[in-house]
Amino acid sequence: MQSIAVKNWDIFCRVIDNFGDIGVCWRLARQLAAEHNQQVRLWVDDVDSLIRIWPQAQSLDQQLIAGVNVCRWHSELAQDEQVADVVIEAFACEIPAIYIDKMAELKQRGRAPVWINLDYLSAESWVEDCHRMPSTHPSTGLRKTFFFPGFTPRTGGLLREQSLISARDNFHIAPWLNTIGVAPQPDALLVSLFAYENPAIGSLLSTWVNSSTPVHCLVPNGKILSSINRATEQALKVGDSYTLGNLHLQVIPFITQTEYDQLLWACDINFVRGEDSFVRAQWAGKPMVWHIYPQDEEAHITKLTAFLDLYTQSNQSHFEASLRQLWLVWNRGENMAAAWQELLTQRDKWQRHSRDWCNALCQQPDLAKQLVDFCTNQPG
Ligand code: TRH
Repeated sequence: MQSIAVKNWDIFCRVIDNFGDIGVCWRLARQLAAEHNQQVRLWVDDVDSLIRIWPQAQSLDQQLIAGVNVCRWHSELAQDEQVADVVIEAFACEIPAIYIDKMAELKQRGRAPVWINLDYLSAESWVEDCHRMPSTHPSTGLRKTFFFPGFTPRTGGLLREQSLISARDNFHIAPWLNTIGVAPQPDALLVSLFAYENPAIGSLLSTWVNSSTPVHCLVPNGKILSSINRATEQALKVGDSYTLGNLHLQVIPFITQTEYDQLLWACDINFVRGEDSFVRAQWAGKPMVWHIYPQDEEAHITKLTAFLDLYTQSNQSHFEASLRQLWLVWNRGENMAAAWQELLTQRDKWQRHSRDWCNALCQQPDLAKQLVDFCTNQPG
């Protein structure tokens, strides 16, 4: 197979809602630039969402940040925009027709770019069959390849920076917590809580109020806060705390993507959601509870179960059954009390399991490397 020099990448990102789309694209763009020396342009339609996770970014049409050329993706691209060697269409966002025409022109000249649709993360088994599957664009004949991130060797893997695990292992928790104004009691269970609105929060907070161990819960400003306020009849906002019984809840600002990793490393248990925070919690090697992005017709429960099947493998042990139960109850918005208490009595196993899972995942090549390898080996 003939090799091409992969130098320029265009990543197209349309923000549907929340921070997952930009979160994943921004992480990938940075890693391609920093670790693989690639020249990356990130086209994003909603620059403000990037600013939320990376405040160094500004509301500009074009800027260079962290080695990435970030461009605002207006509804139309300029006529004279050059096509990159590799074009990533993130989450089937549909790249502009004018850009596809230019890709087709290059194809005519025998220089078609590598066109990849980078899909959402799923643990469902069909992903292995569809990963790297080519399709032909109907009007131009251009080839587009579906690239699926995933948890098994027959998928594209997960985003993981080369130095991530060593940074985690050399991280000093207490001083860092201090910098964000958090000083937990020494015996408290430190929990981070990032989730969508969820009626289950009332039962979870009550369980923590009555817990035998103090629970210090850190809530980055976001959707779950409205559920918390409803359940507690408060109007908590960033900077506020709420203490009742053995629960101390603290609302912290939405922090940068880098700091959010550190928060996950610092906490004993992390509630995460969507896609990117879910993956980052796995790299933290700490117990986690996933709030999956809700979809129509309970499609998300199928995805959740697919992940649990991989994550708990046999589903034989009491611990595995307890973990499944807690995650299902949280995602169904049901009463959390019994499931939480059951799993917490097995906290050591939960911790061991989380670390073992992380170590096993680290054996796989990461997504950025797999993309680079794939693109380098494509015929021109
Ligand atoms: O924001 P999300 O709910 O994104 C979702 C999912 O990706 C979902 O699959 C997708 O379909 C939908 O968006 C459109 O959750 P996610 O994926 O965890 O993204 C959150 C990002 O925000 C992640 O990159 C971490 C970052 N983050 C911060 O930078 N600072 C913070 O304080 C917090 C809490 C998160």
